[in-house]
Amino acid sequence: MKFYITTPIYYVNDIPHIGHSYTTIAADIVARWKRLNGFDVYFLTGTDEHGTKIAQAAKEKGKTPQELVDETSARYKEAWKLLNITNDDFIRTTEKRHGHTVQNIVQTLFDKKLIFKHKYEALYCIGCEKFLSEKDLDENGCCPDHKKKPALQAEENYFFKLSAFQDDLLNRITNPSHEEHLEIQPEERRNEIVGKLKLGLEDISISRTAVEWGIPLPFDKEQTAYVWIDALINYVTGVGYPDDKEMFEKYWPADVHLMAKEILWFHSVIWPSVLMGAGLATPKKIYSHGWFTMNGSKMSKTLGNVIYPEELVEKFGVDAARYLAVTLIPFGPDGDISWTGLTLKYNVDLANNLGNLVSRTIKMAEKYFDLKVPQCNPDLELVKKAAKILDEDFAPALNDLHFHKAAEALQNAVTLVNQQIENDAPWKLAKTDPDKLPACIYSYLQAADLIVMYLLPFMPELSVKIWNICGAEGNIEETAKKYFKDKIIPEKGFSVSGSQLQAAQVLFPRIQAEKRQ
Ligand code: ME8
Repeated sequence: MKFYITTPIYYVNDIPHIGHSYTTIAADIVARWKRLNGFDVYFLTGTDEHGTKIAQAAKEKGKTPQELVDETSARYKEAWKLLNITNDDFIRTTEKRHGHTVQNIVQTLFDKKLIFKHKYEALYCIGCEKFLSEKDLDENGCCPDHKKKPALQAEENYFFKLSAFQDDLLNRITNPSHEEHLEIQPEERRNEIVGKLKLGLEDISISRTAVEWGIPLPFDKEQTAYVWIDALINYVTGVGYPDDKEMFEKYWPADVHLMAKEILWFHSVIWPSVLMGAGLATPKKIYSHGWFTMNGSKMSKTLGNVIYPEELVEKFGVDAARYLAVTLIPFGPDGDISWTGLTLKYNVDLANNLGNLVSRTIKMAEKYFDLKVPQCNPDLELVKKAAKILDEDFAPALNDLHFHKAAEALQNAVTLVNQQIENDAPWKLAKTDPDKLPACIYSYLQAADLIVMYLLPFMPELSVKIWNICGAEGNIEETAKKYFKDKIIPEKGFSVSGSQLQAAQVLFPRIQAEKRQ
């Protein structure tokens, strides 16, 4: 079975920060989880490189647009490499293949008479790259997000008959038995979209005469495609449309488009309508998460409160940075983050809970069993209890993109084992009832093995490390794939008696809460 997941393509007027990393890490975790569950995954991310905003940013920096887009898209690629993101492709809207796809789709819409020429006058916010109406503005007549007065634009442009798709779109969104049902998550945002849709749709301008930094329309080279039309089409360019039919048929429609709430309208209304107009299938699910604020304020360069991926990695390491970024706040609503909050969660979940489980188990194995998996009758009770939590709580949560809940389930499984260690008190058993000791240590190792199989999508490197430390058999990914398929714990466990363990090492050094909030 295939699974196609995308992130937004990010504007290159800004370098990657924790907000972009959030969506990309989330998509990566889902992609890795689906691969482990036997799906043929295609995972696309990239950069949005055309439009006024980019041309203006380049000018301000004294660069040509091409120089800016080359430099910044490279920064995104580097950031995703640093964060161990497993995207299958990285699309840039300035690539030739993308220009070709945009022109193909726009031409199709034109041929189907879904595009017409129209003179109009409206307010345009460059920050949002969209038209705003008077009622969208704040009390100073500014865009509420960008705090700038939108400029009046008067042009004769090409318009797309968005209004023609209102009924069909509403039907797809609201009728779960529609064969092309379009699911929008979370529920509250879906309801907002449905409410707005019911008020009716206006046709939208899809070209500009004044913007040179864009893709020329095939039927009128004086005009370029509106940056949002250009950008949304990346999702089909990325799977080979229109030339690579085999690839397109294999992966399209997208299973999930991920993004934050501010661009949900473009994804859930404009994009499906363009697809319907072009005669293509609509995406299956659109999931919009909330916005981070930093200590209660919007992240901004001026406030100096932006967190960058390099800083996260420097402080916590790659795997912990990935884990923390997606689990600190629930995926969906807005949430507030801070360095203090991140550090606290690191210490609680990783240093104290998981780190402690591994390090004390290994230390005991070293002390009592010469750093080998003890010889005993396999005791699988504990690992089965952990399996129940992970299977019942973790898997459904992650399938629904509730990273926060999935991490909670993981922590519950770790706590279960830590509690068992407290109850058994092996350090006492060593004196009072040493015969029981091997089965105890053995069972902690099996539980740790199982837990790290589930942790793998979040922490791809440390999970392997823990797997090896615990002397587990074979390759963790292969074992996890097999286990997730049949849910059978091998009779002798994952770490077989007699196997060599690796000496205890500090996996998650405790971090002092720092001054910076
Ligand atoms: O909108 N909190 O690009 P963009 C959470 N090019 N997520 C955040 C965030 C924050 N504070 N800041 C950014 C664009 N994001 C268009 C998209 S898609 C066809 C075109 C994440 O660079 C989040 O995913 O402004 C958000 O939707 C995206 O970055 C916006 O990135």
